[in-house]
Amino acid sequence: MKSFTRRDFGKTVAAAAAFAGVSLPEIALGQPHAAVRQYPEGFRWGCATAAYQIEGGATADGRGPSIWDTFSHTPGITVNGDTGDVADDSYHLYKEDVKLLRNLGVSAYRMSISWSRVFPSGTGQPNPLGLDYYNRVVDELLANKITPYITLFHWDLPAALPGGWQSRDTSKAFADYAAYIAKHLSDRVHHFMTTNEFTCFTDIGYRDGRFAPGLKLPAAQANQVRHHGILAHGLGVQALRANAPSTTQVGLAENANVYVPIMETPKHIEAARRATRDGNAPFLATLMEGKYPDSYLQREGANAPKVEPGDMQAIGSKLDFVGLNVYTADYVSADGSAQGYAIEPRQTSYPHMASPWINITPECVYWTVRNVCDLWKPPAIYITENGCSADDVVTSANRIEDTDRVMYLRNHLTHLHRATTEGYPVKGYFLWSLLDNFEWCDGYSKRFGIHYVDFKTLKRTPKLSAEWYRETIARNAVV
Ligand code: GBH
Repeated sequence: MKSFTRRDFGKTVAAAAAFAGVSLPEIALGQPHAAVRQYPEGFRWGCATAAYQIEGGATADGRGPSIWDTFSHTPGITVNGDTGDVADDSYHLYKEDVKLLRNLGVSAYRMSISWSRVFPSGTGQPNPLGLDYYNRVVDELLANKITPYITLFHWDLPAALPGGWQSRDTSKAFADYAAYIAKHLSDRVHHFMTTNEFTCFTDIGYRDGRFAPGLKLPAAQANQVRHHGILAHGLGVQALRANAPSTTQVGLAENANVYVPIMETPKHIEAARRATRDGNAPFLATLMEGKYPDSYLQREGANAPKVEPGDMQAIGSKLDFVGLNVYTADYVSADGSAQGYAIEPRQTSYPHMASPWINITPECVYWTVRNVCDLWKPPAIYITENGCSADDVVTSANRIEDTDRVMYLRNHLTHLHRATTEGYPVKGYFLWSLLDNFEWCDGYSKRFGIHYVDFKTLKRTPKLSAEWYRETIARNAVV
């Protein structure tokens, strides 16, 4: 007997609807049921990038070096010795990149400013030519009806700042830089993020030695570096507020560790919530609570950071939104221990993307929103980064059929959709990334873009995932 197909089912539904006198325009035969995962009206769709990863123009128009210029030029650090000297040359090709954004139909673009382009020595004399570049980019975005979201610091610390993040003065220099940007851009830019991913520019750079500046400091000093990082954020928020219109939205972009309950039952949900607070204690928990959690201070003991009067007030500054960069997660279950949870070990057979650290955990976008909102109730949330690397190849027909990236994105947006239906204040989503780019220590060996970049010719080609994203944006629904 012929089996009952999906098409037959559609006919049956249509027939029943016709009988009842109801029209079902959204469930037309053979059409995707896009309405099933419809996002709220006004939801912001965007792409994200970062200055050092796309701009190139490393010495153009008076830009000073950052610690990532120095680090990537150190032999043996990056794959193939790659550097961001040229990257995607977005410094010169930014108009082309804005066109790519326009073709996608995004309403927002998250980009960062190279601090040492604007202040070549990190502090002191600004370089007007550096600021001019960002004026041009912002104006080009606005002319194309794309709202700029600007990150002030995405790891490219001016190399000239003595001691880098080991010095408290760097936090103050950051506040001066933030004030300058607010004065010059806040007439046109209404959304700012202070810093990107504390753990990457503090722990990984100063404690683990894997990112710039490549130091392996002992715990007490590493904790002080963390403190200067969150202090810079806090002073940066104050500087933005003091120098921008009161309607300016201020937040940050943080890669909070994400914990997914192993089963959706009350005890495991509670376990994931506890893990979220502990697992983000020195950064997001401290910002949101305006103090270091006691458990963190106890754990660090004599190595705990030295805090000066006024620091915690700045660090705890109220934010208009929390931006979450999310790629992966760990599973958590309740146990009988004092802390009340166990983080499950990662199975060697767990599926992952081209970057081995991206375990495919689509629930991460839902649970990061839920855990953060349940714990700290921020007024608004953005997913400021989500995306993946894939082993993209250009076919003879000049196509890049990145079905695995589409799978990754579709699953993540399906889970994020759930958060919007449950009333969590998710306002927008920024896909990482618009373009293949300089992936830090992985150089150009890992591609995260929805546009393929030929790094010899710098030609950009939309991948299948770009077509998929354009369709999703047009329908405001997961396709
Ligand atoms: C984000 O970091 C960054 O904001 C962005 O610049 C970057 O391009 C994007 O993700 C994709 O990586 O190789 O095992 O040492 C995400 C958090 C933290 C993930 C550092 C990679 C290194 C893992 N990243 N981590 S490992």
